[in-house]
Amino acid sequence: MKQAMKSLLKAGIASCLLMGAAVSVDASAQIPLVPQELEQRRLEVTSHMGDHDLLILQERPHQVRNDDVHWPYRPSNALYYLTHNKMPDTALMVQKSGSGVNSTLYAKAYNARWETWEGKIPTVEDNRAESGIQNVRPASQFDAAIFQTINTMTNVAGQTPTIWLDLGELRGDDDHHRNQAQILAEELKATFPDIIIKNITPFLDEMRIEKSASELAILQRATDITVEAHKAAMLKAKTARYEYQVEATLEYVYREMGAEHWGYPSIVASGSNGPILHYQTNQEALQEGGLMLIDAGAEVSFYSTDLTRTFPQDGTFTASQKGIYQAVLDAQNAAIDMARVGTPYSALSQRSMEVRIDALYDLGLISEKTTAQAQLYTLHGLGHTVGLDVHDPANRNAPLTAGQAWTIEPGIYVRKKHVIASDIFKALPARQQQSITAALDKYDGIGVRIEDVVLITDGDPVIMSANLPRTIADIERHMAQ
Ligand SMILES: [Mn+2]
Repeated sequence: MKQAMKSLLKAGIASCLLMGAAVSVDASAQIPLVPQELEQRRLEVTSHMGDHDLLILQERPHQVRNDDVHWPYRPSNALYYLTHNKMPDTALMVQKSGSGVNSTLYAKAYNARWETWEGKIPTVEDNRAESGIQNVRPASQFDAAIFQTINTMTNVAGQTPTIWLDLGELRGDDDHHRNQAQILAEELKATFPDIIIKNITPFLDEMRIEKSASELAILQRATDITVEAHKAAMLKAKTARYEYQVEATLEYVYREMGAEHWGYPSIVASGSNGPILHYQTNQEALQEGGLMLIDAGAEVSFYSTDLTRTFPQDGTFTASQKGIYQAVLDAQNAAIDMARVGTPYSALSQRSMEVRIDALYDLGLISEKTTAQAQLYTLHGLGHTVGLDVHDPANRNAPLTAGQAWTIEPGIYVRKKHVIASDIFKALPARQQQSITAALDKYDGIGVRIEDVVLITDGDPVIMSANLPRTIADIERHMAQ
């Protein structure tokens, strides 16, 4: 990481700590934007390109929901990351130019009909100020400009034009998953069969792993809002009759506090719905005295956080619920403590699994301390980074570096029917099956996941969501209000 960015990052972490300590969030407070940051990113991405290569990023079409109703528009990550563009019909061309970059932004031009029906279109000056790109042209010129630019590149003697696109991961022939860049790649190849197409995605992903100070400030805002939303939802659960009422409270707080959207559909699962990992219908009646599992995160400026709490609907844990909950909490704390520069995330995963294996054995849910048996209950990985994607680019096996924001979200989910139907269980001796069955009867239907966002710093790990009650005592105290 560049030295200048490092000091910015340190300043950012300090301000994040202060913001994290605040009880309320001032939604009107401006996120500190670093003006040079976008130009810096464009410079960094071109460092992977040859001197005459061209990078093209093109916004996806606005998706139709049904008939003439569209989904709320959300820009693609790559274009937003390099320009802060928020509008459809936008494209970016970047070429290396000496020690700098030559960028052209093709943006939606003034259109009276569009402004009448859809809203304000940023002016050329707006686009310049926001992106830092001086060369702003109407989006309608983009198609012609591509062909002109590639033609010019082709005419340079002895040079094969190389075009970089955000191709993402190729997913075969499934049209539904083909992104805009893959379609563009085919069109360019059809017109210019000799050009070389390269994928910029791995380099953009690499850049997004460490967050800058301004990105961390946005993530902290999203996290602070989500903390307040979870706290309100926990209290609502005491009197609500249906899962969707708790969901409504949660998402009311997002909007009330200024988050634009959720980062992913809220999971509000009552009782035995808790062990359903991506439960999203949120339509069922609350199960009185059962556990509630809420996995939900707000999106602010297109950055999403991701928090999960599991708590008793009536505010008091039963003995069985406490047993599973404490096991998950211990596994989470062990992992958080290791979230330090130089340690790979995979080591955190391994440690949290060891803690859960010991606990599952003590609870009688497994008969041998093996990962294979424990995985009947742990079901998913320890976590992921957050950012423009709620599952942001990450490298689990590389040593952690300062500025990475990871979720740490171990779980234990007891589903008697699934365990008994598993080959692992069926292969056990009868006596072991009997003792596990007794424990399954005690804990069946209990699913606990605890998820916080943890910032890697040069010092101790910082729990960005530290204000959300997490221990059994803290949750019971909060819900006693
Ligand atoms: Mn998560």
